[in-house]
Amino acid sequence: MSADKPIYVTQPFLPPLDDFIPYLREIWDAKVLTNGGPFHQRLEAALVEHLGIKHLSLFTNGTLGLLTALQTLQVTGEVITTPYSFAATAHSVMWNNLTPVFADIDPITCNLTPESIEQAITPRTTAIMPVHCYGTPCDVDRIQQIADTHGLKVIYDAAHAFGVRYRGESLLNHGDLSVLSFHATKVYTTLEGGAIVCADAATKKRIDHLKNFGFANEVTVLAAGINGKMNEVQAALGLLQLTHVDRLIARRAQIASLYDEGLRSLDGIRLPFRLPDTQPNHSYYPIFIGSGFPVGRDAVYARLREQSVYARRYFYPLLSDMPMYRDLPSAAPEHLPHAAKAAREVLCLPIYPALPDDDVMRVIELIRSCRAG
Ligand code: T4K
Repeated sequence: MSADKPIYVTQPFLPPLDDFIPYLREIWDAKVLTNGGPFHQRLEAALVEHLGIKHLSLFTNGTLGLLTALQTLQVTGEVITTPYSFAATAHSVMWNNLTPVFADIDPITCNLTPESIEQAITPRTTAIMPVHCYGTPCDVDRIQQIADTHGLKVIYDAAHAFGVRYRGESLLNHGDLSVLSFHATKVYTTLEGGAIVCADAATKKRIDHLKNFGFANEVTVLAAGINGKMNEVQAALGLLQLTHVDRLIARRAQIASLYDEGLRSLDGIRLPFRLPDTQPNHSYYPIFIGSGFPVGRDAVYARLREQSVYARRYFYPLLSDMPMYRDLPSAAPEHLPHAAKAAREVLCLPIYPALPDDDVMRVIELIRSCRAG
């Protein structure tokens, strides 16, 4: 452990290179590089099995997954979503020429509240796009009830929720569609990548057409689709990564326990929320630094940076404060008080499988030392 060695908020796990060479050799020999080749097919099947879901369609990244999910369900008008997320959530709505309508979050779970969703419904609303923020399950039952009552589609942005199980089954089985991200910063990565999860074969077929420019066969184009296909090298890496992911999540759980232990006694700091009946993936370790702590969040953030610890303020700024959204009526700060508070107080601490215990202790000590001013 050295004070100069940078500690980032995350670092991807990569398997030993030698383990990947046979996969590469197979691709080099077959010369099938993309367009739904054998590794693509194998990974889709393996993920369906591993995650306990019905159907999955691989994508180039999570953002194209979100864009295509909205196209798949032919969403129009307004989409109710959260301001407390990564830019891709609202941007995917915008790129479909739809209007994002921001609703407030629960101060503890950081997920959209059913009440705020209901209040945001207008005659133009056709869909809800909640985020399972940090992998914490949304209130899926009440959101489904609202959707059923008002005839709305539900697309979960499940970018943080790989492998999360809720009440004994995959969280991804809720809503019309769920969208995963396999970006380098995620629990499970294919470098860049993502997927749409759906419940029936007909919907998967439509998604598969849409991610391949709309082609159904050589001469039939069914829709103005896009190129969202994952290539064979990434799909092969995904297969190999899958053999490690349970162990990686278990190591994340150990790190989370160390943080819990070291930070629990600090007044003014709230630790990550854990929903009962949930098997989490520990994709993030967000703490919330409130007014009861002697210094503010940004002071802690700066102090850590001085010591080369690069914690991150996910999610600050709010989407509703970004220039392309802030003039929307739903972006008014007084409409989103809980999201604003979370964005002011949150700090995501480093968590990734290769992070040594010593470094976790160093981060804890640095935060504790902030109390001295
Ligand atoms: N919806 C939600 C709710 C999301 O959070 C995201 C993505 C999406 C949708 C979209 O999914 P994708 O289209 O990305 O599949 C990162 C990621 O780029 C982004 O995927 C992620 N959310 C977001 C929360 O975080 P940045 O700008 O903070 O990443 P960056 O480059 O600063 O990386 C953070 C740290 O990770 C670095 O300081 C070091 C480490 N790192 C990063 C990369 C890229 C590595 O060690 N190796 C690497 O290759 O956005």
